Amino acid sequence: QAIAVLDSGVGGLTVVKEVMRQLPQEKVIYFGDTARSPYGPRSAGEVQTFTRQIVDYLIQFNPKMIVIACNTATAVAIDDIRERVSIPVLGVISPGARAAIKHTRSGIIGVIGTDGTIRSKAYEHALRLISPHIQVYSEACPLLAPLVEKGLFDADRSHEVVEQSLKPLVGKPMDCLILGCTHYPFLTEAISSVMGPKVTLISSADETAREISTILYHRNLLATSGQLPIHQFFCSGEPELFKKIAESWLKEQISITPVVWQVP
Ligand code: DGN
Repeated sequence: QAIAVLDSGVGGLTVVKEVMRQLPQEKVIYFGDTARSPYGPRSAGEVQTFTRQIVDYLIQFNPKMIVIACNTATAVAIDDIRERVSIPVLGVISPGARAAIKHTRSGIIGVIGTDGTIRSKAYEHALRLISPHIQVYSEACPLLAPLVEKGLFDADRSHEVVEQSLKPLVGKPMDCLILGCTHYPFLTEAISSVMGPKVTLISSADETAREISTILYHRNLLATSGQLPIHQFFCSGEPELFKKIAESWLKEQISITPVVWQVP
C-alpha cells in the first residue's frame, strides 16, 4: 500500500523528496493538478471540489494514507476530506506551524503563502492553538508558485520577483519565515538571500514526513518489504514540463501518467 500525495502541481514534490529520504521503503503515488494550477486565486469552494476529485481518483489505488501536500487545499479542504475517507489524512499546515514553533526564540514568525492560504488565516490559527502569544507577519505571494510551475526557479531568474514579493516583510523582527506553500522550497536560495541570514526558512516538508512516519508507526503500517518501491506520478496537465521539474528536483528518473479530467 502506498502513501498518496497531492498538490495543485509540482509543489508537493518538496514533501515527496523528504518522504523518500526519511522513509525510503514507502511507495508514493503523487497527483499534481497542473491543468488547474494555481489554486491560490481560486475560491475555497473550487479548491474543495478539486481536492475531493483528486482524492476520489487516488483512493482507487487503495492507499494507506493521504497527504494533502498543498497549503491552499489543506487550509480549506482537510476537514471535508477527513470526513470522506477512512484512512489517515495529513495536511502540511500543522506540521509547518510546529516546525516554526520548535525553531523560534523570539516568538515572532513570518508566513508566506498563496492568496487562499493567507486569506484563510490557517497558519495564525495553527500557531496560536499551540502557542497563543506568537506574533505573526503574513504576506501573500501570488506570483511565486506560478514561477515554479514554469520551471523558472533558479536564483538568477527568480530573484527579482522574489524580492518584490517579500518587500513588505524585509526588516520585520521575525526570526523565522514559514514557507507556507509547498512550491516555495524550490525558491529557497532567492528567498534566503532576500530575507538575510537572521531569518531561518521553515519548510513543512521535513516535519510532514516525520509526522507521516509517526502515523504509520503507531498504526503498524510502515512498509517492511525491504525492496525499493517504484513510485507513481500522475498529472492533469502537460506531462513534459512536470517530468523535467520532478526529475531535477527528486534527482531520479520517473514515469508520469497524464490524467484527463472528465469534469471541468
Ligand atoms: N503548492 C500549493 C500550496 O502549498 O499552497 C499551491 C500553489 C498554487 O496552486 N498556487
